[in-house]
Amino acid sequence: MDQFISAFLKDPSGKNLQKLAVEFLPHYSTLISKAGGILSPETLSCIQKALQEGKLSDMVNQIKETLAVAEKASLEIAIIGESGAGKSSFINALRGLSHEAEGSASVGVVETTVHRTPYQHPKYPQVIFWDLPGTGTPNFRPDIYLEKVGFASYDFFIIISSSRFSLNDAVLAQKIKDVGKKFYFVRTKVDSDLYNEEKTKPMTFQKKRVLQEIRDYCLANLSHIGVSELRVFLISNFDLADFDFPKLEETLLMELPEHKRHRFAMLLPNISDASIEIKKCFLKEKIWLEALKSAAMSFIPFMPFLIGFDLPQQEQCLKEYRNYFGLDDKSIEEIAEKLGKSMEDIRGCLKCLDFWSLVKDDSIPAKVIKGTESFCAVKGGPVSSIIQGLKVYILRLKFLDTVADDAKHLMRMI
Ligand SMILES: Nc1nc2c(ncn2[C@@H]2O[C@H](COP(=O)(O)OP(=O)(O)OP(=O)(O)O)[C@@H](O)[C@H]2O)c(=O)[nH]1
Ligand SMILES: [Mg+2]
Repeated sequence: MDQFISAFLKDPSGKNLQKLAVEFLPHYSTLISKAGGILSPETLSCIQKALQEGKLSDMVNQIKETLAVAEKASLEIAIIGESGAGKSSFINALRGLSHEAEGSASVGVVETTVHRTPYQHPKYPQVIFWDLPGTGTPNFRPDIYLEKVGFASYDFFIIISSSRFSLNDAVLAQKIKDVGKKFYFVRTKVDSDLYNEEKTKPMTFQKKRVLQEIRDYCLANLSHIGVSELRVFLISNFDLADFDFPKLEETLLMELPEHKRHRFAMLLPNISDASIEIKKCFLKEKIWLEALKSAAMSFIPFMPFLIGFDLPQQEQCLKEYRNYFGLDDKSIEEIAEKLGKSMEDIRGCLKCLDFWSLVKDDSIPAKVIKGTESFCAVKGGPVSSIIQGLKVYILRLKFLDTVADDAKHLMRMI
């Protein structure tokens, strides 16, 4: 049981709430330290103030609002670069689609992106990747480009190059900054640079040194043109787990506004244990906020307490987690096909498919009893609603652990 919530349940009265107001920020910071959280600094101070003043309904409203806004958040990501740089490949990789999958962005050796084209994420319709026409054509005009592509609607820009960044890329980056948006430079195809270097200089080849040279070259090229805030991420669209893609993920997460982070974290492909852990952190934070909200609600007189232990709701929650981690039925079918195994073989390896055995887990009642012991003795308060809330909290953490473990297991098989 989370320490903060159990201290809250033990004594939700004046003096203890003041103490909790002081402990709230350090506790929350530890909870979100790996990935950054969804509460904005303003919301954090409102919650602290509400605890300080014992206004539990204010705290409940703040949490409710944050969760609702995060749930609805949209994300529009603009991908720009010269023809052939790998924009469409990058979009497909982020959408978890192979180049030949239905609805994937067309990839080719001849020029393909002519108009700005939206690509919706297959699982999250609120997420759109915009494949924008390249900067390398003779009639590219940096002065009107951003207006033309409707810059205001994008959350951030990714400028892609597979060789060196051009003057146009740099001018555009500066303009993006001037209009108050963020940009990131991504250098693709480093896999083929490494391959070529190793082929041509087998005696002296050093992977690390080649990557450093590419990075230095891009940076020198950009700083020469006068772009401030320089960061270049080296990637291969064929292998996102390698090179700088994990660093790019981390940077984007930290730099996105809080309410959009959850959405971005959920769309990340399962490329490594670390990316699965990031998703897990965000979902854990949501479970914690829900639990804190329902704990507070159960102590507010006349507050309708709606969170009961509703089985269909729990089943739906497990389904959502499976979806987030790519363990929904459709994904399992695709994985089976990829591995040349039967659906049943793959399903047999997954513990998260058995809702009933997770719900009936023997350890849950014991944990609930342990969680209730401390406060019952003191308060004798609204026990049944707290028990329901605790059950939901413990079960959801169990769902999350199980789904994440299964996702790691499958990732290794793939
Ligand atoms: N080796 C390697 N090849 C890549 C990578 N990314 C893309 N490619 C290849 O580069 C070629 C062009 O990729 P696209 O994704 O179509 O490039 P684009 O930027 O969308 O091109 P346009 O639509 O013409 O502007 C394709 O043959 C891809 O398979 C990469 O990271 N590594
Ligand atoms: Mg393209």
